[in-house]
Amino acid sequence: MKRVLTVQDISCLGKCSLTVALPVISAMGVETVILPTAVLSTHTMFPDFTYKDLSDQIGPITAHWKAQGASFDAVYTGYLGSVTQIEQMKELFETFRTPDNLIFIDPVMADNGKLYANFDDAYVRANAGLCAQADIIVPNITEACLMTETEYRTEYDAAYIDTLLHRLSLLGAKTVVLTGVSLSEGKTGVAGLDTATGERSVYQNDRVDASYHGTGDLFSSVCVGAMMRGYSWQKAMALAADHVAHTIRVTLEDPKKPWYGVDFEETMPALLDALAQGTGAEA
Ligand code: PXL
Repeated sequence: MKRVLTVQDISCLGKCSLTVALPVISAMGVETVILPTAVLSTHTMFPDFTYKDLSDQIGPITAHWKAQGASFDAVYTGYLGSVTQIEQMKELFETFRTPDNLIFIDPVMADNGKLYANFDDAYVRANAGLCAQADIIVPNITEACLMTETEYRTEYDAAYIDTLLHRLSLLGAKTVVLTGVSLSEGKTGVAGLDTATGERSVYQNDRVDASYHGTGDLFSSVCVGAMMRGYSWQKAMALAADHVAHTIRVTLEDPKKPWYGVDFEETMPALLDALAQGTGAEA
């Protein structure tokens, strides 16, 4: 069985970061080791959330793992609370990088043209620097614009997406994948670039008109899980894009749906079916 280390916060209530990554990647048949960067009462879209920073635990925990000879087939980082923690990830990558494991970075910090609470320009620059260390990065358009100092647009064409992919590639990651890319009316999806071969890949599915917190974390978790189960990055991103769209649709049908996250628990069986078929297509 493959083993992934995922490093992100625990938002106790909110269905995002580790409370999505741990169940989803585990259910996909991949051992999931967690390193919590902070414990929050809720994610940061709730008012008055509590925040306990765990930066001082990262060094001792990783040192202990190193002493135990632990190794990981992938290291997946998501929401990190501070520039200090981004710097700590550079050390963590040095410790656990191997010639053939996967460093997967989701530079979680913004959406819909806006930074999340408590982040600033220094945080954006630090995240852009961290992306240089990755095998694959999966920013949304807002995060990509911030890291590449590109104007954020809600209306754009394929040339704009190409420019963003090119500018992201200059950050230094091997593969760059942009999420939330809509290339025609009623469609949305992802666009990626393998910086070594120049190969581009675009995947579009039907847009669901709703935006939910934690869907980026669901996308990344499914991508990581699928790549660990042998999918190429192109097939993994297609599976993840379909799965997120399907999960949003199912959530919208739930009369008791929470406003703060999607019902990924409900769609886990469909994900496992799609994974088993290896098609990436969900009804
Ligand atoms: O889903 C991304 C995310 C993760 N963790 C925390 C967040 C957010 C988005 O706002 O606040 C704490």
